[in-house]
Amino acid sequence: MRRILDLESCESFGIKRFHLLNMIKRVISNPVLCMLTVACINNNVNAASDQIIQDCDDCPSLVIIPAGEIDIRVPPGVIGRAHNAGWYTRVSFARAYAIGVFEVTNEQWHACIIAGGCDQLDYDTTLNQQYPATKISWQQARKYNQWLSKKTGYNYRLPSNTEWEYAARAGRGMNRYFNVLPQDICDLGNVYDQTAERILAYNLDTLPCDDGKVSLAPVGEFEPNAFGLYDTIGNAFEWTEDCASPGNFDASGLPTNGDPWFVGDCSLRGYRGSSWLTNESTYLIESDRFRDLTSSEEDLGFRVVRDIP
Ligand SMILES: [Ca+2]
Ligand SMILES: [Ca+2]
Repeated sequence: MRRILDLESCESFGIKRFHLLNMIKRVISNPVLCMLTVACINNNVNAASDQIIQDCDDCPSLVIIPAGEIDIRVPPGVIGRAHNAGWYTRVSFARAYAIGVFEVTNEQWHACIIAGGCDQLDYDTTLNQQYPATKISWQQARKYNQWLSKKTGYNYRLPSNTEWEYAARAGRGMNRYFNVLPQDICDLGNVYDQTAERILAYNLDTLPCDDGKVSLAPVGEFEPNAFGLYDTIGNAFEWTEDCASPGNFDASGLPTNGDPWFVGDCSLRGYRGSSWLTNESTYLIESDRFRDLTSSEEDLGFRVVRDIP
């Protein structure tokens, strides 16, 4: 354990102390994070870079999602159908890709503002720096990725719906909370829980657990998934690349290679996951998983994907 607390070598690799401390809190129970931390304490950049990528000081830290397969449930016919009805379609990812460990934070967004690449948001991004950046339109998220791509020379972009699902699910189940038992969801993310209702009194149903967070929370405060991603459950919803596709009755339109689905209404773009306002009773139907690309919501942010050349 003494070596695990040697944070400076990790910081020299560009992993922030805040995030390291969160990792270390959970390292014992998570083999993926254990690998990451051991790589850090050995200051072995080559070994660590196999697991975590950070292309600049202000860039999001990334984990590599290996090639593989996932079953996606595609609702039949129209986008208004329920998400939990439809056909399973096998999607195969032939190549690995890198995705943000965390939702993009205010600190990272502010670096983009300072550099002239991003819009000022309607709140002060110098505050709450480790909170996810929200109230961001799909178009603004794209500008951030364009700025990051130009800055680093790598292709940064939003995930497709299927890339997001594959990375977020990390081997768990298919439903909104990845088949986690309702009483256990608060271990994995910041949702509309008993604390939120007690303080906010929105008179909404709550999940049957207490995550201790009234509203939006700093990234990385809950358990990561098996790929090492944080907050894939709760905190902020996350934009994706896909257009709102009506689908076919046999679901044959869904790209089976992990690409975004660009058929349909591309003024509506996908978002996935759940948020601090999410409770069980408002499980998303498919039409609710897309939003006007100009909209900005207090519980909608994003997570970047970076292609691996
Ligand atoms: Ca909460
Ligand atoms: Ca999230």
